[in-house]
Amino acid sequence: MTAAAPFDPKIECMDPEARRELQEQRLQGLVDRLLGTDNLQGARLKDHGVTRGTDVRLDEIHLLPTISKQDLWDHYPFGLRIAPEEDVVCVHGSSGTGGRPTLIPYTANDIEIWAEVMARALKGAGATNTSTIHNAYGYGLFTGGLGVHHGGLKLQATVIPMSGGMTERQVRLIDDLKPDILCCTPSYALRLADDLKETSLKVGIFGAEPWTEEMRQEIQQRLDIRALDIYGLSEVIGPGVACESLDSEGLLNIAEDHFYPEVEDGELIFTTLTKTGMPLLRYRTGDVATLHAPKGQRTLTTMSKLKGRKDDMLIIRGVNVFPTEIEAVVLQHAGPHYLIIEDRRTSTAQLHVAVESTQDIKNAMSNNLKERLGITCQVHVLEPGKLPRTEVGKAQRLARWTQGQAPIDGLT
Ligand code: DLL
Repeated sequence: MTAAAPFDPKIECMDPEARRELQEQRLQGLVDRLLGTDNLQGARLKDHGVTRGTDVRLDEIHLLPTISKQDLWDHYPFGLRIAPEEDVVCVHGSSGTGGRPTLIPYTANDIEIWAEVMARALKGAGATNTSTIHNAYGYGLFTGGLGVHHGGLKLQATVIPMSGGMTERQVRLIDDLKPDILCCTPSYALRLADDLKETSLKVGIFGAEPWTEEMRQEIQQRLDIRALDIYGLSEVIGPGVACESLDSEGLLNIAEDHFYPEVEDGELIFTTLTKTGMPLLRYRTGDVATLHAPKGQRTLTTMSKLKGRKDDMLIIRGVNVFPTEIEAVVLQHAGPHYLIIEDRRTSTAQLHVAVESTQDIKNAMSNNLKERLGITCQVHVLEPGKLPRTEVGKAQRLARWTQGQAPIDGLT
């Protein structure tokens, strides 16, 4: 499979000039809707001297105020909602770090948008109405499970709502129901690969956590499938904000008719042009990526795979290090299960990388890390099976050690 026709060619292959006009109209509509409320976003626009939507031009969007996760927390749970309560049909969100959840109210209109962008993502990956989609993203507040579910229904495919965990049962149903599409986190795809023999699977749509090109190669080889990346975040809609298609050459097509992208200081910023529950104007995602020209049949702006998160970036003795760069080196020497430990017990931070492999890789891996990152890391080689596995939710690959016991045995 090299390319799949778009789900909505009128929109996905639209003339870019006409799309910009549509985006500008939608932006102006959004600004009017926000100004119609007295909540934070409306107030900030007024402070900026914006009095109506037509004051705002798409090419000047960068002049408008941004909004951040901190603002969502400060107005928890629904202070930024603009739809009347009776229009809200469900709530999703993420558990987040530090136990502080972020909750997003959805209207029926928002669910329809989500189903549509997810149907585009699935179709672009080669799914059709005769596909069986094995969906092992978690169902619940997390958007992975239900996002794929809504899109699969829209495409009129058959969705198997597995959710995460209970690997034995997943393997059984993959054998019995012969799905062609697998949806789950990349780390869980590798967990499944441990137990799966030959399968009917053709394509996997993986996201919700960082993964590298090296990890893609590993998944593709072990499962004998095409592995595509899907990106999204609950604040914006969930999965489906951007997704690779079979012909997009490693870049992710952004559903930019609904989610207008910008990059500022490396950070992705999205404006939800059409959402009505809790629309966000210039939401700072904290995610680091680059924007690119369209690729393949679609005329949509594309984005790179995520390079990391602003807050994931480790600064070790003045050097900026993204965990994804460490992963790229790890996979040359060891299995895909690893843990990065940032030791901040003293003022000079140390970086430890624990992997599963044989002891003889230790020197070569330390040297490669030094070459790639420019700093010295302590490599710890454990026996296979000794590092924790993630079956449900996102893989934890970074531990910050500030005091007390080491996150793994054997560190002092
Ligand atoms: O993870 C939505 C999602 C579900 C995306 C299933 C893809 C597949 P949240 O739980 O709100 O939403 O977490 C959003 O996860 O800001 C990124 O930092 C990270 N993330 C999401 N997709 C990717 C990806 C879902 N493809 C946060 N690569 C985002 C790397 C990703 N990181």
